[in-house]
Amino acid sequence: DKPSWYAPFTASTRAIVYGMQPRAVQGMLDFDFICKRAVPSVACMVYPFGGNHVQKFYWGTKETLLPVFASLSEAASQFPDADVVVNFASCRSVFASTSEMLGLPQIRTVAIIAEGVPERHARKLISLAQTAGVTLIGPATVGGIKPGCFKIGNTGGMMDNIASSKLYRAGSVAYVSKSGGMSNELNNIVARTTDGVYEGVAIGGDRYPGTTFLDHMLRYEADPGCKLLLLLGEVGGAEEYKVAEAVRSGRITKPVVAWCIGTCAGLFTTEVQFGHAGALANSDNETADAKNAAMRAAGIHVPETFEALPALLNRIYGDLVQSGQIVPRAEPEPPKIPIDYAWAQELGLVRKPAAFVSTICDDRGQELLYAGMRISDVFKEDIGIGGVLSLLWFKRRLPAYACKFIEMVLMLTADHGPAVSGAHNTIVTARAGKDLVSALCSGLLTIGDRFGGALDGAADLFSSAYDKGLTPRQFVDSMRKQNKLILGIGHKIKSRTNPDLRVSIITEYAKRHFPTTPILDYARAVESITTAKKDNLILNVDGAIGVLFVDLLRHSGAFSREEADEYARIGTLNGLFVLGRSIGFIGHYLDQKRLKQGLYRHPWDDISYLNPATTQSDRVQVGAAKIASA
Ligand code: Q5B
Repeated sequence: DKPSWYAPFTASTRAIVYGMQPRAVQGMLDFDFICKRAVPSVACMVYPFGGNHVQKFYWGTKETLLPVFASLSEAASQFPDADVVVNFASCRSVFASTSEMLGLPQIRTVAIIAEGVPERHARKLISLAQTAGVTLIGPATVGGIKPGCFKIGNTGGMMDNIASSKLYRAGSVAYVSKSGGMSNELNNIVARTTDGVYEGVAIGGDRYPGTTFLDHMLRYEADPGCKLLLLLGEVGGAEEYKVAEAVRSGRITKPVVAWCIGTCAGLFTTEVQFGHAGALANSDNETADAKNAAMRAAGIHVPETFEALPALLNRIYGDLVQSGQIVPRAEPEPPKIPIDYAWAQELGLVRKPAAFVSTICDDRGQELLYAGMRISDVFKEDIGIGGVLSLLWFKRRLPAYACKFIEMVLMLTADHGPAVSGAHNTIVTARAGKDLVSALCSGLLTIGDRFGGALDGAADLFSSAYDKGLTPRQFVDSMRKQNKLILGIGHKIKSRTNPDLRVSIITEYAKRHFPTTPILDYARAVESITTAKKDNLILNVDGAIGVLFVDLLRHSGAFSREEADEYARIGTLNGLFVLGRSIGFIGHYLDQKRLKQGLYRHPWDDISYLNPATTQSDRVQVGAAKIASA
C-alpha cells in the first residue's frame, strides 16, 4: 500500500488541507468512510489566521476532531506521514503557500484549486515542482479521485453522486480530463459502461497545468491496476498530440479511448473561447477536430461524437473482459451513506418533532414577520409600539383605541421616581459598578404583589368578585375575613386628597374610548368603601390598569371570553408594568453612570440595630446606652 511514482494515492494516503474548507474536508472524510478507510485521509488543516485549534467533523455518524495549525511547517512536522497537500489558497496567496509546500521534503503531491493564478506564477511553480519531484495537480482544478482510496477536496461532488458512480471501490478505467465538471460526467459514464473508475484526475483548465495529460497517462500505463485509459481533451493547446505520439511510439500500450471536446467551435464564424483559460484554439492544430483526427490516426479509439463515447468505451471494455485482461470482480454491497440532517430534511427524507414551537415571529424569510405582518408593513402602516405589542403578545391587530391605551400604559408606568423599590435597587446596583442588564434585572426583580406587580392579581380579584355577583361591600368584607389585602388598592403616598393623576388619565381615556368598563366601575365602588376606612386605600395605578385591561379583553371584540380569561391568568398584565418601568430603570442606571456615582452604603443611623444582648454586662451596657440616648 506504499505510494509510488505512478500511484501517488493509496488507501493510506494522508493529506494536509490548506485553507479553512470544512465542506471539502467533510466530503473527503465521508468518502473515506464509505471506502472503509482505516484512518481519515485528512490529517489536519492549515489556516494561518486564528491560531492552533481543533475543528469538529463527522466520521460516519459519529463526531471527530481535526487539528488546525496556523503554520504549514508545524502541520507537516506533527504529521510526517502526510505527503499530499490540497491547497485552497486564493490566487493571490497560492504562489507563496505552494512554494513553501514544495520546500517540504515529505510532500509528494500538491493540488492547487485556485482559479486565476497568474501564468508566470504557474510556470515558476511547475519548475519548482519538477526540481522537487512533486506531482502538481492544477491550478484551476477540482483535483482527482482514486476510488476506494483517496479523494481530493470536492472531487466527485455530493456523496449520492459518488455512490451512484460507484467511486467507493476501484474499477479498471483511469481517466484524465481538464475539467472538474466533465470528470464528474466521466465518473458517471465509466460507471455505467465498464467495471468503474480506477483513478481520475482533472488537470485544470489553465494554459499551464502543473502536470499534463501525458504525465498522468504515463502513470496509468505503468500502474498494473489500470487496464484501460480514457482521455477527455479539449480545444486549445497541443497536449493531446503528445499522448498520440506516446501511443504511436509504444510508450503507451494499454488501450486508450479519447475525445477532444469543442468540435462545435467550427460552427462559429469567429474564434471561440470556452470556459477554461486554455480552451482557445490559437491555430488550426489546436482545434478539437484536428486533435481528434490525430489521435485517431495514432491508434487511439476516438468516437465520431461525444455521445458515441459511452458505447465505444463499453465495447473496448468488453474486448478486455473477453481477452481476460480484465476479470470483473464481485460487486460489493453499496455502502450506506450518512447524509447530513439538513440535506436529508431538504430532500424530504426525515422528520423530527421540533424542540420548540413559536407562533409569534418568523425571521427565516427575506423579511422579518411579526405575527405574519411584514416589518416593512409595520412601518408603512405606522402601527406604533402599541400595534407591535398587540402583534407579538396577542398575535393580532387590536383596534386603534386599544393600541393607544397600551401606549399610554407604557408611558404612565415608565417611571415613578428614584424612591420606589425597583428604581432604588437599580440605582444601588449601578453604583456597585454593575452593568446595565444586571442593574435593570435587580430593579425588575422587585416587581411583585406589593410593588408594580399587582395588575394580574387585581384583575383576577375584581373580575372574579364581579362575576360571582358579590356587592363591593361583600367583596371587601370577604377579603378582610380572609385577612387578605386587595391587590390594586392602596398606595404609599397617593390618597384621596393627593390623587394619583396617572389613574385619572387612564380611567378618563377608557371612559371615553372603551365600549364599556364594568370592572373599572366595580373597582371604583370598592375604592369608595376602602377609602372611607383610610384615605390612601385608593384604586392605585396597578389596580386601574389591571381592571381596565380586563374590560378591554372582554369587550373590545378582539378576544373570545376564553382568551380574555387566559390572558388575565398567564401574567400578561404585569408584563405591561415590567415593560413600561424598564424604561425608567434604564434611565436611572444611565443617570447614575453619567453622574459617576460611587458605591452606595446605607448610613448606620438609618438602621435600627436591635441585636440580641448576649451577656448580663452587655444587657446592662445596652440599657445604659438607651438611657443615655433618651
Ligand atoms: N390596607 C401599596 O401600603 C401598599 C390594603 C389594605 C385592604 C389593601 C398596600 C398594598 C396591595 C398591593 C398593591 C401596588 C403596600 C401599589 C405600585 C406602583 C407605584 C409605587 C409607588 C409606582 C401600601 C395600612 C392599613 C392596614 C392595612 C390596610 C393596606 N392596603 N386593606 N386592601 N390593599 N396594596 N400594590 O400604605 O387596619 O391599619 O391594619 O399592599 O396594590 O406599587 O409609587 O410607590 O408607580 O412605582 O404601607 O405606584 O396598600 O399600608 O400596609 O401600612 O396598611 O391599610 O391592612 O389596615 P401602606 P399598610 P389596619 S402601586
